Amino acid sequence: MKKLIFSTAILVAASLHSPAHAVDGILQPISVRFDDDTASSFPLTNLINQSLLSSNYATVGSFSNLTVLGGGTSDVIHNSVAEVNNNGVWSSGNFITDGVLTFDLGREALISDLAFWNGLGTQGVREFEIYADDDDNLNQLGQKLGATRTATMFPNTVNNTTVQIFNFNPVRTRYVHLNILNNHGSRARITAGEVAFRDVPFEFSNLPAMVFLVGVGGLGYFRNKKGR
Ligand SMILES: [Ca+2]
Ligand SMILES: [Ca+2]
Repeated sequence: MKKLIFSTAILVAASLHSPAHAVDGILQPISVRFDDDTASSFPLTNLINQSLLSSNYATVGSFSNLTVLGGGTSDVIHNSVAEVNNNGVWSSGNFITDGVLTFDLGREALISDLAFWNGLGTQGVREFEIYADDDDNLNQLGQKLGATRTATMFPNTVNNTTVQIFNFNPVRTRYVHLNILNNHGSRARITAGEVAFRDVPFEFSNLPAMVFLVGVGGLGYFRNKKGR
C-alpha cells in the first residue's frame, strides 16, 4: 500500500510538469559553429552577440517582450542596412546553401522557443530543422524538435528583418543544432542575423521536485497519524 501511494505521488508529480511561460528569459548562446565554415564572409559570432538588434536583451527583459514591445515592425528587429559594413550578420562561405549551425547554450537549460532574425533577400534561410543534442558533434543530431520549419523571406528593400518565433515542446538541453536545408533561392550563400532561445524559468522547471517533496511530507504525516 505504501509503495502504491508512493508511486502515485511520483505519477502526480510527473503529470504536473507543464512549465508556464508567464516569466521567461532570453538565452543567448555562448558559442556557435557551422559545419562548413571554410570561407565565411561575415563571422558566426554576429549571430549571438545582439549585433544590429534594435534593442538589447537587458532592455527587452523577457522573451515574450521580443514581440510585444510595440507590435509589428516595432518589435525587436535586426537592422540589416549595416550588412555592407560586415558588423552584424553571419554569412556562409561562397556557394554554400545548406548546413548545420551548432549552438552551445553554456549550460543545460530548459528551452521552448527559438527566436530567429533572418538575413535579407534570397540568401536568407528558408527551410530548417531544430534539434536538441547532449553533445556538439554531428554524428547524431539528437532529438528533432517539431516539424521542418520555414523562415520568412524579407526583400532587400526592407533593410531589416522582424523576429520570428518557432515554438517546440520544452526540452532540457545544452546544445541545439539548426539543420539548414536551403535558402530562398540564392546560389551564392546563406545569411542570417541573430539567434536566441526562450529560457523557461527555474521555479517552473523545478515544480515536479517540489510537488514530490510535498507528497513525501504528506505521507510522513499520514503515517504518524495512523501510528497514534
Ligand atoms: Ca546580429
Ligand atoms: Ca551529437
